[in-house]
Amino acid sequence: MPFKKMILLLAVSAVLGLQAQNPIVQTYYTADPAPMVHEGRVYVYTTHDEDETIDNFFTMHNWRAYSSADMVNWTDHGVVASLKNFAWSDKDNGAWAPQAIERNGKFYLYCPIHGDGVAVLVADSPTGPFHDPLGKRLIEDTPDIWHDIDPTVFIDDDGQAYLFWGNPKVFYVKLNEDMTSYDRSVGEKGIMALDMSVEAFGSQKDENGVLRSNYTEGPWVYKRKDLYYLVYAAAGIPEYIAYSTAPSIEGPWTYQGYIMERAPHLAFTNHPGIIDFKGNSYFFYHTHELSNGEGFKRSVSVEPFTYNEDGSIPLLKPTKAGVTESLSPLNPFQRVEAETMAWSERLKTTKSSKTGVYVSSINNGDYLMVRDVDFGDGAKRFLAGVASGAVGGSIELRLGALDGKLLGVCTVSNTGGWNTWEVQAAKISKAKEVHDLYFVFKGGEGDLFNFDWWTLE
Ligand code: FUB
Repeated sequence: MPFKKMILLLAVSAVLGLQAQNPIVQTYYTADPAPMVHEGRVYVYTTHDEDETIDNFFTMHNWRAYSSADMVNWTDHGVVASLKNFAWSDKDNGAWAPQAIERNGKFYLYCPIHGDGVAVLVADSPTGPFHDPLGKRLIEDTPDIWHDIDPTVFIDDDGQAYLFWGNPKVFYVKLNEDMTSYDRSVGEKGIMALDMSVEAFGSQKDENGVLRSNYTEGPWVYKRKDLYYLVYAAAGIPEYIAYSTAPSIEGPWTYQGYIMERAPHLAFTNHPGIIDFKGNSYFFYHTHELSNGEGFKRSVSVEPFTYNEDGSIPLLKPTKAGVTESLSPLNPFQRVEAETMAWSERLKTTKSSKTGVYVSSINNGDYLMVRDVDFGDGAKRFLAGVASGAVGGSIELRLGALDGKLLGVCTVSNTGGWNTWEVQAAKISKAKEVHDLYFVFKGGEGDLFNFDWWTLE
């Protein structure tokens, strides 16, 4: 999108009071989104660009997960797997784009370790704990291990599972039902390669002016109605997103064109993930907006979209607004994890074995916002699970805006330690119906307290 047009869109959003939802995570840099729908929630597995980039290259040690039931409030599940899960690999960097899938009650996370190939982890829940069932990489006897990145996994209607991956070519295997081995009787010791023809992937000129496949990396494979889709980063660096379709998972693939072009706030890489959820279609990608243009510090964004009548995917704009409509209001009369949020500024999250993920690095003036909280007929009391090894501070509850109507103030006092949790409470004035709820943190210098959960009574 031309820069001027984007500025205009942002201005219109501001005037209309549209809440920015992109990027969907503000506490960490996240990239390479891999969404998965499970039991009424979308889980998004992401890579994690570290806050400190080493040697001006991707600095990525672990994989994170987030989930949402309404597509605007995202719950942080923290780091769900890391390079340390793979005892056989000595890599301390290279936790690149993964994808997860569920089969027979187990969750399989396909993880590329840049330079050490494609591996797999297994868990009993979508958020882990994940363990390495093989003790070695999954894809062996590979033609080019350095380019074994970006796995995408798909189970066809007949139960046959496939794993595709690769840069700048697409390879694939037929996974066995256990999802942790593959049929080695086909292809080259089990590995097959897609025809990287211009018909299948479009074309671009390389540095010598020679036409070559438009495909770059980041494949995302799925089926909708009778059509198979292969969506991918295209056109070299900087990356566009393009797609191809086929009548069967093994092709022949036909190039269909771009889904996302360039925009000033897109990074030099881009990476697609597409799902249908509660009757809507969503396109996940990443930008460098949060880091103000640092390509090794990216952030996951999402756009809702509608397929054209013929099944083609429209050209999508990378917006700041993202998903503007929540799919359902949030119920505050049950425990809400503090790390469930639509937007925050200057906060972090931490995971402890004692209490799971909680909001940390809370300083004076920081805030988090939860979209579409359903106050029903009203609430009288706010309760929070908090911990503080310092003097504490307070949580202001405000309606609709950072400086919106003050519902009440919860004083948070010292609990005896940063991981010593107490319930602290405050009376609040009655609010009814559905509002965005802002938690504004106030106090003195330095970290004030940690915030694990809240509820209304
Ligand atoms: O995040 C590291 C690499 O950058 C991914 O594997 C590619 O898809 C690109 O996004």
